[in-house]
Amino acid sequence: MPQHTAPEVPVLSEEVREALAARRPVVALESTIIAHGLPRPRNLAVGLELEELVREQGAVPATVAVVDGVAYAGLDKARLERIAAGEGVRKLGHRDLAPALATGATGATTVSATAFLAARAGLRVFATGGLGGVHREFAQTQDESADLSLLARTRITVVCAGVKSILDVPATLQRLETLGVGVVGFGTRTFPGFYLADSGEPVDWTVERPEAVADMMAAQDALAGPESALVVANPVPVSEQLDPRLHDRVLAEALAECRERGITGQAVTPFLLEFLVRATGGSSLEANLAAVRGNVRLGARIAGAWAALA
Ligand code: PSU
Ligand code: MN
Repeated sequence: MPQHTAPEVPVLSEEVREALAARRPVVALESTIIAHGLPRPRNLAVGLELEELVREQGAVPATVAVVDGVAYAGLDKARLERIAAGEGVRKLGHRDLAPALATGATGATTVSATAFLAARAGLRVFATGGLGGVHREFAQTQDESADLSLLARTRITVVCAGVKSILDVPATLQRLETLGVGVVGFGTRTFPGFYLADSGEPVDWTVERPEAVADMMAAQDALAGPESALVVANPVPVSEQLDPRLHDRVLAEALAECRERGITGQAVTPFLLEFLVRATGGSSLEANLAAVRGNVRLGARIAGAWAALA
């Protein structure tokens, strides 16, 4: 056994610790979107802005990341800057946490790693952009994000704008069904399409208010079934979505380029996202940011409703 005292996992910021103890609302935020999902230097400003949006709604932000082998929920500015700088910042899924902690690595956490660490810290609400999912070439590559199976065994509520259309959306919804992960549309009867308000795929459950989500969370606990997550699918406002025709055209180009260059594995998502930003002259980035902002605000309102129930 190592002789040093291991730090708690994750280490909580002072304000997160106090909020949890007082049962005040806290929202976990992921960091992969900052390190690998958005262009520098805008990403740092966005990371700070998202935390501010949580505060405006009366909740406390807990951005999750690993810095020098220590997992945090609640980053100070210096650590957020390390993550946003990108240099030597790895992308950490749930399975990468043990190697990262053991080797002193620095990395941004995906939905799977963030959900795991947040739930471990006692946080119940998590806001992100889009979930990982089943890739379009699944039959050849078996590439399905570990986000899905982790959410099947983690009791957390994840607010997202659906999954990016670079993925196979119907297959991702099917996997969520198979894995027993609840999906509820917020103000929508269809699953959002991340850049687009509507993916065209139906959802079985719709809620109109944050309180209704909190009621579902309470019912999950009362049922005491498998420790699965609840996915709250929150569409980007139609006024801020990417033009659907532009979306369809550049998506086809991005997928073709990815195939041609033989890009695979963890590199696929960042490559496609960057391609879309360039090919849309930045409008995919604006739609992306609008979606994330909406999710973070809604996450804070759900956390508030959840805290009010307790
Ligand atoms: N979707 C986005 N932006 C992102 C991601 C997903 O719109 O940055 C990130 C999330 O952190 C998600 C991860 O958990 O990509 C999934 O990666 P993979 O497919 O390698 O599991
Ligand atoms: Mn993958």
